[in-house]
Amino acid sequence: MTVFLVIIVLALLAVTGWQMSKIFQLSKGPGAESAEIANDNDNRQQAKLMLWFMIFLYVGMAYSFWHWSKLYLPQAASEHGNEVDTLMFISIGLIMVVQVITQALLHWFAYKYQGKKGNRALFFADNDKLEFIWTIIPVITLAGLIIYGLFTWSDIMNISEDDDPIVIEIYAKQFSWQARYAGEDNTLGEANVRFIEGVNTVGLNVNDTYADDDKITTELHLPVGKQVLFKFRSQDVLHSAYFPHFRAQMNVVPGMVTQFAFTPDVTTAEMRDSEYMVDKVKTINEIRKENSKALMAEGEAPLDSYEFDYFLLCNKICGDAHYNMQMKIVVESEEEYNQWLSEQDEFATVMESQE
Ligand SMILES: [Cu+2]
Repeated sequence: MTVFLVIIVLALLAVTGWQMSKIFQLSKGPGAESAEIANDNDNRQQAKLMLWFMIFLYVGMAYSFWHWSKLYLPQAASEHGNEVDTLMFISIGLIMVVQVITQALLHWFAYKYQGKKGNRALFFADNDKLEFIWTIIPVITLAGLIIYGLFTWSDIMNISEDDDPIVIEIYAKQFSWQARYAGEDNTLGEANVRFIEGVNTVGLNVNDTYADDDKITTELHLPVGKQVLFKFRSQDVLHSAYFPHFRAQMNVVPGMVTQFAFTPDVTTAEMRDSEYMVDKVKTINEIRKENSKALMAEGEAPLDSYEFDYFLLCNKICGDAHYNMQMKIVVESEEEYNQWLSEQDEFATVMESQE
């Protein structure tokens, strides 16, 4: 707080000094060469700065691409994820091309047509043809992008019942995730926060027979190549289910069910073997090894070595332990998935064990 106050006082002092220097300037009276009016020298300097600024922008852009591109997400692990990535790539590509050209024109013209004593600007009222061109090109481009985006969106969001998706509920609360599998009947039992009691942590209606074979887990297992319909429910506040590797995100809203479907098409094992992930995991483990040395020197336990897993994150700042909202996702073959699911307890069994 003290530091903050000191900064404010210093800033106010600087402003006072600047204002006083302006008053002194003005009190000198109107001279032949007033500092307020730009002369040819000033204009030349500003024009050069324009060119330098253009170079700064391009170098900064190239550096950012080079330096940060290692933080890109790996290949998409869902069918629609590739469509989303293509849409993103085309949008960024277009913006980049337009941006590079217009920045160059803007800065070059500012340099070329710098102010010179005696030069007068040309009076130019309008040009219908020019205005038509610079209106119609962005209109066509934007319309194309939006229509392409809409088609991609409807492909992703329109879930056909004919595809017989696996139904899984994702349940959010401060500060954890749970998954509920619909069981043999592939129908989720009725649920409401009012039913929450004891081991019935996600509030299933014990009188609804559909709920009996539901399975509640703290890990999300998905079979590769099968469409999964997620139904999201929140117990308390607004959360957001974010599946970065599958390019999917959906708000989780208390009092309503939101939904989203995707088909995972890369298993956890395949992703671990990908060149990108092998490199990334190696880098992370090198950093961990370095940090472990420091920890061990202080007599603390070393860090575990890292292994890649898909995860579900919360993407809404939903409270003080928001960062804890992470659930492991395992994409595996259908046999492995069925095996894992058969080992999970049914809701009816869990309820019996309570009594
Ligand atoms: Cu949250």
